Amino acid sequence: MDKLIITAALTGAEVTKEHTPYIPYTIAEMVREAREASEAGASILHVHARFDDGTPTQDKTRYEETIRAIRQACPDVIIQPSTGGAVGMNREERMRVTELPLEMATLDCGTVNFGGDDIFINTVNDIIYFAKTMHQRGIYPELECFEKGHIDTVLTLHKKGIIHPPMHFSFVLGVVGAMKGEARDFHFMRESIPDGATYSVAGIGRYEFPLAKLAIEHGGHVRVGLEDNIYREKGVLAKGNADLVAHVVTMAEAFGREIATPNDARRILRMKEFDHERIL
Ligand code: KMH
Ligand code: ZN
Repeated sequence: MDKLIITAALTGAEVTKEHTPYIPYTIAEMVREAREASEAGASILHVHARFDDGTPTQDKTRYEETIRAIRQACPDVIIQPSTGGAVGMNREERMRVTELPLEMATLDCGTVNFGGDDIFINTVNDIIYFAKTMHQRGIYPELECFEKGHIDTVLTLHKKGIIHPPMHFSFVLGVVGAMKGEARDFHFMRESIPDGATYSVAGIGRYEFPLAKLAIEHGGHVRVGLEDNIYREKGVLAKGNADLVAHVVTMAEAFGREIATPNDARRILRMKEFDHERIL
């Protein structure tokens, strides 16, 4: 089995300091979370930019400042900004970050309920626009799929020459109003991707650690982080992203699976070698 790639989803767009005081907003807080998560074993950092008051933003300048600061603290880590942003942002706004020289970014592969009245909209034309632009800009897409239909969309767009291998999927399961993260959901998703593709699983809320365990045992990879889940265990807040990453490392060690470094992750995902001169 390949070494385990752990992604830390540091902040997202939805969690606030009212939910947990540990959620990072400022650049200094983001750097602290990034450093601690990568020292704990994360090789990929999924990053949303936020202003100091916590407002999510796809502002290019704010992303550049955030990424540069993280890069200084974590020279080799894979930084994966979000092109999802926050519910309600339009496609041009969401894609502004890809004007920066990025190594990797998310590509959301379908529309999904997002709790309450929220709908996270990713029409087929949005996905085509995102995929083509990221391909032209040499940005490796992480294919975020919230349900099986999103995988089908990826495969259709692959047949049309719009999404290209290597294909790395991220199954985001357990969003309120969308597909759950039970074991059978996990197996349905992993069995639906093509041979040779890789996957990571991000369980929302209480699904985070049970899905991490399944992924560790079945050769998948794992995403954890305060974007997805704020609890270390029932009723106990995680004291930061590193707390969640460390828990996954313990689970992997118990199973006998080694943890990937950023360069291991690049090799496993068949990414290009990291070009410090070109990439932020
Ligand atoms: N904040 C969600 C609406 C991504 O990063 O690409 C979208 C999201 C997905 O977090
Ligand atoms: Zn995100």
